[in-house]
Amino acid sequence: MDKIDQIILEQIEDKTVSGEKLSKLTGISRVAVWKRIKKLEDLGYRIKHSSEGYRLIERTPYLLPVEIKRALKTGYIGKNYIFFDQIDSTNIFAKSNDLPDGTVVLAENQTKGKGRKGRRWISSKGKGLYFSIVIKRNYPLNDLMKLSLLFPYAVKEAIKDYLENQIKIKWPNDLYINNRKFAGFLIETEIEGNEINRIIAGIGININNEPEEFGDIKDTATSLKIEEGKTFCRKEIFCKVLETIEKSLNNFNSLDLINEIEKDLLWKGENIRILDEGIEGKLIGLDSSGGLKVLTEKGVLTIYSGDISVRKV
Ligand code: BT5
Repeated sequence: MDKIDQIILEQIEDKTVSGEKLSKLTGISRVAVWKRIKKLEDLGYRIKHSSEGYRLIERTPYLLPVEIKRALKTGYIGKNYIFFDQIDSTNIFAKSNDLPDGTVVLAENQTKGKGRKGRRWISSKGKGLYFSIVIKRNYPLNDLMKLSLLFPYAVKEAIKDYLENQIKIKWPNDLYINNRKFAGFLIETEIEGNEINRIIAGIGININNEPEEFGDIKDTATSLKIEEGKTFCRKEIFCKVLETIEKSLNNFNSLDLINEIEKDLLWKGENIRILDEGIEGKLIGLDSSGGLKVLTEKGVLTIYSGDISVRKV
C-alpha cells in the first residue's frame, strides 16, 4: 500500500467522496482511482460504491502495516513491522535475517509453523495471531528461564480482561483455558559467553479459530472464540499484547515474575508427571529462576529444562 492508497483511505474514512475529487487530490485518473479502490477491496477493506462516490464501511481484518501503525502505542516493539500474507514460519524468517531490535514479523498464515523440538504449530489464515519478536539486547544467561516465562505471562496479562474464563500458565510456556491450549511460545536465543544477545520470541495465539481447524488435536487445542463464544478483534488484541510485552520487558528487573506466574500456574498443588523423565510428584511451584519444583518420593526436585512436558496423572 503506497501513499496514494493511504490518501484515498483517509479521504473516504468518514464521508462519501467522488471519484473526481479523489482523482484531483491524488493526481491520478478516475479510472486509476477505481483500480485503487478495487485493490483496497482485495486487501479486505469494505467500500461502498454509489453515484456520489466511495465511502469506507469497514477497515480490513488483516493486520496490514498501515493498520498496525495507526493503532500501536509502543516505544520500540513493532516499530519495525514486517507483514506476510503467507510464509513458512515467522521464526525462520526472523532468525535468518538480521533485523533490528524490536522488529515484529507477523504472518496471516504459516505453512510450516514451528513448535518446540521439531513439533508443528497449526496456523489458520486470518484466525489467530502468528508472530515473532526480535529482541536484540543483552541479558545475563542466568535470566534465560525467567525471560522465556515473561512472554506467556505478558500475553496472559494482555488478554485476561477480555475474557470471562481464567487463563492458566502451563509450565514452561503454554497458555490454557479450561484445560486446553490456546497459545504456544517458541523462544529461540543466541548466546555468547554468559550473555544472551538475541531473542526470537515466536508466539502463536488462537483467537477466532474453529474446532475443525485443529484436526486431530481438537480435544487439546482451543481458541478464545471457542471458549468465550464470540469473535474477537485480532488487531486490538495484537496491539495490547505487544504493548504489554514491552511494558513487562521494560520492568523485567522490578517485576515479581515468579510470584505472578505462580498465582496462575496450571495444576499447582496437583499430581503431575514429567513425561520424558518419568518423574511423578506434586507440583508445588517455581524456584527463583523459574524452574519447576516437584515434590517426589525422593524429596523436592527442580526441573529447569524448557523442553519438558507436564501432564496430569
Ligand atoms: C509451541 O510448541 O507451543 C510453540 C508454538 C509457537 C508458534 C509460533 S507461531 C509464530 C512463530 N513462528 C513459528 O513457526 N512458531 C512460532 P510446543 O510446546 O512444542 O507445542 C506444540 C504442540 O502443540 C503440537 O505438537 C500440538 O500438539 C499442539 N499444537 C499445535 N498447533 C496448535 C495450535 N494452533 N493450538 C494449540 N495447540 C497446538
